Amino acid sequence: KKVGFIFDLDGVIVDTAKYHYLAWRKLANELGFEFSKEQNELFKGVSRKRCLEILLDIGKIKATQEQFDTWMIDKNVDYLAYIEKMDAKEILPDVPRVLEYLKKKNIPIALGSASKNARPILEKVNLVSYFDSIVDGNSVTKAKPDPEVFLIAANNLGVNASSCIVFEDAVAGIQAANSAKMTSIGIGDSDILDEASYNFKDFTEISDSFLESLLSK
Ligand code: B16
Ligand code: MG
Repeated sequence: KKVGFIFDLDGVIVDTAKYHYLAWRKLANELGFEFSKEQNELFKGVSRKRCLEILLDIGKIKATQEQFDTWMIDKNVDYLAYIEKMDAKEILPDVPRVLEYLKKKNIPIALGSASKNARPILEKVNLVSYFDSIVDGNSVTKAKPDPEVFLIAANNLGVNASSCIVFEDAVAGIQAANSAKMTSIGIGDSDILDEASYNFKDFTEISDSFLESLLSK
């Protein structure tokens, strides 16, 4: 059977969560409240719009539609300034080895990200050429944990959903993969990502022989 691999972006390929955090914290501070690293955990894998709704709840701020739209733009402008400075050094350990392994075996690879900035980030870190399909926040109508982003990716790769393997760092992403009947691999804290089919701290723990074992899924 033909298998396909789907990678989340933020927290799996690069650690952009730190930049999202700085940009959200700046907005929170401008609106007169604090935003902690712990609170930022809630933002992982969540759409920009939903993040701002949560942020305003934290600050107990009621926004008009116009303010809401302005703050969405302000946050993204700040975030883009961080992205601008990214390069290949920001790729997380052993991600290139895994991509290279799959590429050599001609396994189709997709990106399945909630981010509307996914493509420019992949360009910055020079990984675009590995991806047969890039499905991002611009292509989906329903956010993770809805499986839409991964189902579109499977379809683009021409692979059955049940033969797809998904790497994810967010609970909502693991749930999305599971509800698409895909094999979910949690990257990060196994206590938080306990619904995943497999768990690893990072890609350095994923051996070639483990990848090989997935190819018969
Ligand atoms: P943007 P992923 C997600 O990316 C991030 O985890 C999440 O924190 C962010 O709010 C979301 O993208 C939207 O990002 O504002 O760039 O459209 O983990 O699904 O790759
Ligand atoms: Mg992520």
